[in-house]
Amino acid sequence: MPIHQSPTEESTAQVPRAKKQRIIVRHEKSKMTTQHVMGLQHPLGIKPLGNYYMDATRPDFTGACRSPSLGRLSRLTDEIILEILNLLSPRELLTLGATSRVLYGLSHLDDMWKTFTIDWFKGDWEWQDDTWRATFLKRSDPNYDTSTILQNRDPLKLKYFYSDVLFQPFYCAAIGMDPYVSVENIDRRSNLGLDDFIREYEQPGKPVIIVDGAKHWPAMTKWSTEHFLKHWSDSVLRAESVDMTIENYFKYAQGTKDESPLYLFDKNFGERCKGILDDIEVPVYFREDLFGMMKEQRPDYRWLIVGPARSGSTFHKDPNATSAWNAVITGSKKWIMFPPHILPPGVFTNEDESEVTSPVSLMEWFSNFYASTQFPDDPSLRPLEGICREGEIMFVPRGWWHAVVNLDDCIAVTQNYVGSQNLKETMQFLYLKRDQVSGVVDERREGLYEEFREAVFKSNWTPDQEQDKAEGEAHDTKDKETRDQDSAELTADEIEKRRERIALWLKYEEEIKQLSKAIRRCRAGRGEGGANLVDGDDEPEPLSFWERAKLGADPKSSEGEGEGEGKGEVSGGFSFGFDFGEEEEEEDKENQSNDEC
Ligand SMILES: O=C(O)CCC(=O)C(=O)O
Ligand SMILES: [Fe+2]
Repeated sequence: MPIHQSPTEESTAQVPRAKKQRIIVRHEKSKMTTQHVMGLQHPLGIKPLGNYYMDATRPDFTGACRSPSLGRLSRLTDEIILEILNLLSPRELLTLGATSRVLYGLSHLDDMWKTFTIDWFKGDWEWQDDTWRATFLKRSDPNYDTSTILQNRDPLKLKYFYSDVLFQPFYCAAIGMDPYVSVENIDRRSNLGLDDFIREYEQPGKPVIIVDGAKHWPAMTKWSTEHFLKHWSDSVLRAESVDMTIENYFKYAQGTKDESPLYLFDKNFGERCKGILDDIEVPVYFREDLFGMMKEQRPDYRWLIVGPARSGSTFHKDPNATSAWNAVITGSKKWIMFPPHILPPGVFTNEDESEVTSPVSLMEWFSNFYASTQFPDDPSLRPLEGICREGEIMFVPRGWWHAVVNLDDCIAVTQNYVGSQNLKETMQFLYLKRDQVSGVVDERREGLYEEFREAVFKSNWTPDQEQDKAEGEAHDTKDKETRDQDSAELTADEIEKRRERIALWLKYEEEIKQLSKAIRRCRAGRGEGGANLVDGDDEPEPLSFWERAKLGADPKSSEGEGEGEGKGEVSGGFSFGFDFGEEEEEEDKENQSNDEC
């Protein structure tokens, strides 16, 4: 999950920051045609361009008002004029808006006032009168006469002004999600056993809605707007790029008509809302979380998500190749998901997916691209879709593209994890895509692979899934942590699991290094010089001090270092060995990697 930089702007460190581009589709397939918008009245009377042709046939039509109102400026497109308006200060924008009817319309684009509000006041404002413009004006001048704001409720109506760029945000906010919710082709399961979950969903990487996943959580009977306001109204949480109080956020969420409402997506809610973590638990399916071995050093992993209808997460893959679960406490969420190798229409990435460009809003994506996903030439290319309702949990396998829209006011919790099923992919991501690692401060990105490795090699933590399953017990982190600190108490079973885990890690590491070499060769062949890859891949990476100690070598000497060292003695007193250094195998892998390349 978590929408992880953020689904919307910089809301979380969860997803790589997506660039947004307003896409005005002006062809016959555009939904923004006359018929579709006939019933919708823009508050300023602005109409979509298509309406010009219909109006022009009316006997009383006096001509579009754009030219007379703008004079020679009318030669510029609305987009260009808006670019220019974006350079103005709020005062200049107000003044300019008073000079012509069309400039009045353009200067009312609420998104510009949203930007002013957030740039000037961060999260320190109170929502006013349904618009960012009113919010900004009131916040800038506390003595601002509310009657002036109220006058804005009955604004100037613009007759015969056609502008797709101004109409589209209003249209996208007004149409709602009804046309897009009928398809539900994601499996919905209840009483799902852990083994069945792993076999049917986690191993093959297939989404599933676990219908009874969170039904028994205390949060289900407690959490509501009122509950949050009663217990945590002054707690400051993150909504995209700003920190604001829960009270102010709810006030905004209840009044907004934004096309993409500000989305509360907070990773510190456990500390900021006292007692809140007692209301939720990690479902039994997701308790094996190897990032847990890094304890408080683990990358960001848990978020509280709150938002009104239309808010949500634009297309992204979850961070660091982790998988995720997302539990809905109140409201409901529409999910649309594409497997890792299928890029959703309207979404563009560069080769290594470090840059993602998508439509400005979810509503815009649905209105312009959803239809094209329903009848592809090959039906297997259709996305998976579903609605996750109260008490249900969505499983998001690593690497899947997904977008989520809240269908109504929604409170949810999401968590990302690394189980043994996605360990290799996460290792590969941390090793090969160091510049894209997220959820840690910038200085730690480069070395997160090594940090994780160190933690895995050191930790005695075991997931204990068997026991959890048999006893249906709540996750007892404390118990595990106690055992973690005292290796003398390790059971034979735990020692064995740890041995297996380290062997698995080394096996994967070897494969990843081979892959890395192959990629370098490919890039070198293409004259790209292998930029962005780890330096010195051709040389075995030196083992850390601790690893050498574990392997029985003199930790201070560098002799005998290197991948492929076979056997060793663990300081805890038990020995283990690895055998993956066969020459032939090495060659096979290398050839295989070359073939893949
Ligand atoms: O609830 C949402 O907005 C989706 C968050 C998300 O992307 C996730 O849980 O992976
Ligand atoms: Fe996500």
